[in-house]
Amino acid sequence: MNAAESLIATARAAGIDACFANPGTSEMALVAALDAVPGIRPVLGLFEGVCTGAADGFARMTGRPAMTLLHLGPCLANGLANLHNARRARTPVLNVVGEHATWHLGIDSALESDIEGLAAPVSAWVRTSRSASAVATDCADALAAATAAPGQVATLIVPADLQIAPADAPAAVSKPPAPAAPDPSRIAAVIERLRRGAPTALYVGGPACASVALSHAARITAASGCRLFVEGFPARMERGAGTPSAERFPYFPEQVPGVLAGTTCVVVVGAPPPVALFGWPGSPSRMLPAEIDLLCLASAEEDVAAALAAVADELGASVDRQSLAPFDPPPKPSGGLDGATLTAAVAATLPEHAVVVDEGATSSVLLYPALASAAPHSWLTLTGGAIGQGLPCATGVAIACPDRRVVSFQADGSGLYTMQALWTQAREALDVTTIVCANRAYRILQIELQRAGMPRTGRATRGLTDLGGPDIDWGHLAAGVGVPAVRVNDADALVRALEHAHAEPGPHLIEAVLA
Ligand SMILES: Cc1ncc(C[n+]2csc(CCOP(=O)(O)OP(=O)(O)O)c2C)c(N)n1
Repeated sequence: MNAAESLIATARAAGIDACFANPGTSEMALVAALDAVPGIRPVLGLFEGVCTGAADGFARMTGRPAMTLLHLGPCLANGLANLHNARRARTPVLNVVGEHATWHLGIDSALESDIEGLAAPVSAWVRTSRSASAVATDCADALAAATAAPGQVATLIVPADLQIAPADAPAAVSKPPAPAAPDPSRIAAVIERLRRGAPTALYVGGPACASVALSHAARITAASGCRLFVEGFPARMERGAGTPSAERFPYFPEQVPGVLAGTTCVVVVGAPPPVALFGWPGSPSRMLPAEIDLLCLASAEEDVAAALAAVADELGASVDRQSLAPFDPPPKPSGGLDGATLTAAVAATLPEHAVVVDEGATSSVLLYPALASAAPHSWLTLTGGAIGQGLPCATGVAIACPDRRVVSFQADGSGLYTMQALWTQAREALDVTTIVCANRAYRILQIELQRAGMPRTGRATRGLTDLGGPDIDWGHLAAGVGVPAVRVNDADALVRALEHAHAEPGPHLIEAVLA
């Protein structure tokens, strides 16, 4: 076999079964190797951000990495924003990037660039293969790095001449070490605090949002009466009927003192203490007020479920079925379309065990409460703030979960960064219902202007935050890449369109006009 085949065989033997790719000349041997070594589904993304966002979504649902295949430095750079989001989600990704033939480097050809330098900020592990015989072990090392708990991006760069050179055999991938055991002294401190009865809140994030960990957190709240918060933007959380209820931590720092009024201690699990997305003048970056005591039960690298279970067991806590969300979705809405009727329609029609990919931006504010008692579902959010993640992520999720309907709740501005993900959904016949929240503005930026007391009347402030003139026609965009689409202007039509889309196989898009 050649080294490209040894890489693909190594990845396949380690369980990789999907490759989100946008290759170029320097990756042709790797493309051919995907045919020579069967078992990995090749999925073309028409922009690198589609590939990297899809790899993120795939791994969030399967718990195991997908592979990407990207072309040289500038093309990797197109995929960086969604690798950034994957890094913040602690998602395992095997990010494979081709490089020029070694003998072609150093002559400043058009696409030559510092690939390692571009990959480093989003990757926990970066290596360029130095010999054909090392490619398989490099791939095995990359996979070991990617799957180190809780998960990270590993970038392997493979020069084109090495790909076609003879190699020995695939390499075995070592089993990733189990997450570190939680620290008993931190467990004891949390138990002591909860027993004292001081008003306490549990704040879960990262792997602590997974269903087993969350059910232990719910046991703790049932036994101790403490509050339960989830971080603002979890990578994945199970929600809806039968799941523990958690309050979502606020977005703006000024909301925090009111929300935490009366609470004297916050216990963080699986995530660092919350920080604000931006440094707003006069607002703190660290969201927890200084007078609140802070305890860390376990970090994302530790076994958060074991830590939560240890606390719950010690408190003698059992699952309180009463505290789990009932199945009580909002009634199907009627009349005009606004944030409330939009989100009620999504919740009222949500198919059982759907996966909701939430990049609705300002339209999502009411989605979290609307879905609380909807049908059971997984909820995925934008972890890293780099928009253009929703449609690619939904694509990867649908490949990972062919038996589940994917509901892609998508702000229009964010959706336009990577709308070509819809073409991949059509080509792969993926069961995705996309709801475009068409407010025809970068609404959040308009809100930020208002919060900053800046006028919104100038040519720049209007022109750079408004998406009208021309209005974007999502029906035509979607139809042009093979996805049937409808536009709806009221809640009744939205409900009908959602019911139709969820019932029909393949991707569908609904443009919900809010403006
Ligand atoms: C990749 C990237 N580019 C730009 C931004 C800055 N940004 C944040 S929100 C936003 C506009 C969001 O508009 P839209 O998706 O339509 O949602 P809305 O605010 O209207 O609800 C922009 C441009 C960003 N966060 N990420």
